[in-house]
Amino acid sequence: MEIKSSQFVTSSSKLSQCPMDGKPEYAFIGRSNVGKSSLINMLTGRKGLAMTSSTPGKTMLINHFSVNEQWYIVDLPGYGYAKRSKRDIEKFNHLISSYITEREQLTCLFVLIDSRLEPQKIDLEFVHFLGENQVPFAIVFTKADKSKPLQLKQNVQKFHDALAEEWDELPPCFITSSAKALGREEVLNYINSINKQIL
Ligand SMILES: Nc1nc2c(ncn2[C@@H]2O[C@H](COP(=O)(O)OP(=O)(O)OP(=O)(O)O)[C@@H](O)[C@H]2O)c(=O)[nH]1
Ligand SMILES: [Mg+2]
Repeated sequence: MEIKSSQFVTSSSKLSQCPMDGKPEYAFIGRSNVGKSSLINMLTGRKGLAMTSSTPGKTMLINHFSVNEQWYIVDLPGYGYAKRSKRDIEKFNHLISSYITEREQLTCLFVLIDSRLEPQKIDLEFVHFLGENQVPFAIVFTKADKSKPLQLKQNVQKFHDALAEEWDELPPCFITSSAKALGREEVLNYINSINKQIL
């Protein structure tokens, strides 16, 4: 799919502030610092579109980016950032979970997983939560340029194995690197294939 245009639209601290035009939304979530905002910049081909940072906890609001004036990319705050205050963690968890469970326009949630790590409890619990709430999702392994080929293969396999314990059918999985633009076509083609059915 060709990205003809992409632009920042709005940042929302609650669901009621999100755009009301009903266009389909593809949202990106995962632990803080996993590379959500970088992936969005890689997909759109615009380096400074979503703000990135080497310090976790950069994205704190729901950010909508309009693509080809037809659909939205949504950058969400990361989960599992321990250095936040308890009150902030509760606030973010509420914001994220209300978006995920109540937002009708949410078409697919991309769950980002750091390809350098073995399956993490917090990610598996999050995927379990998606299952309980029947949220359509796909898995995106990030930072593939930073992991050794064998390590990458093993971590992906272990994550598949962990998912297979709970799921009969595996969700779509993508291996990406924002630094090397790896996986760009695959993710965009997947989004396009869904858009073709609904737009
Ligand atoms: N080498 C490499 N570094 C990456 C990649 N993706 C992200 N990074 C780096 O990882 C750090 C975090 O990236 P972000 O995109 O800001 O992560 P995030 O998930 O949006 O983080 P929060 O908004 O804080 O939750 C930055 O220093 C990025 O440059 C990648 O594919 N390869
Ligand atoms: Mg971010």
